[in-house]
Amino acid sequence: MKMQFIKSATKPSEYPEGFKYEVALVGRSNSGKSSLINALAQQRVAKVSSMPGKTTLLNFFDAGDYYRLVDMPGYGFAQRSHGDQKGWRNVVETYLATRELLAGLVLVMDIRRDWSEDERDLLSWIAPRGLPVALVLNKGDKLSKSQVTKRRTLLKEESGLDMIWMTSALKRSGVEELEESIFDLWIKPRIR
Ligand SMILES: Nc1nc2c(ncn2[C@@H]2O[C@H](COP(=O)(O)OP(=O)(O)OP(=O)(O)O)[C@@H](O)[C@H]2O)c(=O)[nH]1
Ligand SMILES: [Mg+2]
Repeated sequence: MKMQFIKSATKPSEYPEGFKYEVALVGRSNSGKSSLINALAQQRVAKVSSMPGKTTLLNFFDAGDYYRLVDMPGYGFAQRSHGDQKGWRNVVETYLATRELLAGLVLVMDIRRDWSEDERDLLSWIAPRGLPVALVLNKGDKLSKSQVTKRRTLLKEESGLDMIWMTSALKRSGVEELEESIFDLWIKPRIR
């Protein structure tokens, strides 16, 4: 798919202009948000690192002609200094709370990690906006098929979310399906 980096931003005056819906990738640091963007783009358009905390700004990408993907800095990165934590919250929360073009959230988790207070807090914090949320269980390549199925069932129950996709950014599996679903469910109904 055609995916192009547009710009980085921290505050609303820096967000891209023009009317295009946006889908935000949120989730714990190191879960593979930026890697999923690269897997979709089939090239390295987003910065990836084995050290959590790589993405520090909001990064906007054109996902084809109709919408944008927003790669967000991850949470749960304990090494961040206290001042950085506050800055991070402000950047992410301002975007999530105020961006009118936001059409949905993709919550990315490492499939091996358990649902935690951080995910729960994020969902309850964003709930008033009434946006759709999809859960992406990434790094499926790290587990056997049967383990993947087990984790999916468990995390579906724990999260209470209906939309769940399984991916491996590394193997590029499930990423086309993810993109198609986002487009069909969240974007297509809004364009005419
Ligand atoms: N095995 C495996 N590794 C992955 C996968 N996706 C990402 N990784 C690795 O996980 C690490 C973190 O990936 P990133 O894409 O930088 O994670 P992120 O969620 O963007 O992290 P932050 O920017 O800190 O929020 C990197 O070492 C990736 O190579 C996957 O599907 N399988
Ligand atoms: Mg990142």
